[in-house]
Amino acid sequence: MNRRSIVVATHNKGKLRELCELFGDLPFVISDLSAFPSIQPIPETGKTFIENASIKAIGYAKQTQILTVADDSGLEVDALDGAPGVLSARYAHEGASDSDRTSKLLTALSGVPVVERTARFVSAIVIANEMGRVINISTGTCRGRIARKPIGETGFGYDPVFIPEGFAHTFGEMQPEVKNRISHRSQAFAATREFLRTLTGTSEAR
Ligand code: ITT
Repeated sequence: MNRRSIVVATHNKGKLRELCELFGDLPFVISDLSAFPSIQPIPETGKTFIENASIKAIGYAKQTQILTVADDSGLEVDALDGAPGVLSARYAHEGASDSDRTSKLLTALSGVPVVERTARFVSAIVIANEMGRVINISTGTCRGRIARKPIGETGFGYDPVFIPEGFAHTFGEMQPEVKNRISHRSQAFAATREFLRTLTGTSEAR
């Protein structure tokens, strides 16, 4: 079978690794943005995860002229009225690290009791075709709560402070395959996978 090309359009290495893992045995030749040295970054000017994922998928598909998948994601914390939300990557100062952002979050939640530390990760995954037209949109959510301190070194971003519902450990303490079973990104990708199987005429092995 001919394997179709797809660009996984993200500059976030943790997200790239997870998306590549989620592709599993789908019949695609995957490239990331490092294969396109002259690619221009696409500003995320949208107000929602779906808008931003669409802007990225369209913008990178138009530049590469290859089928493109983009994810926009973030953490919505109830005690902060949904912040940092779509601004999760820009929550701390310019040039901040993942640990700067988690520190800022923990400071914002200092004194907030366990029962009020509820939060959810949200992911929107959008596919744009070779002409830069959106052909699929999927979303996924993972509920949980914010820990009192960062624990664990696997994953990326806010993983060391996020304890998913039904678990006693943070995403940062979990093996990637456990996170990939329950995460917001894997929930969104389940629908994306079905779409890509239809697109390529392949069906799930039983
Ligand atoms: P691209 O736009 O290039 O994909 P980005 O890091 O800017 O990379 P987003 O705009 O979607 O991506 O921002 C997502 C933010 O939410 C970023 O700060 C991540 O660390 C965080 N985030 C998203 N999914 C996460 C996950 O599974 N675990 C931990 N943090 C996550």
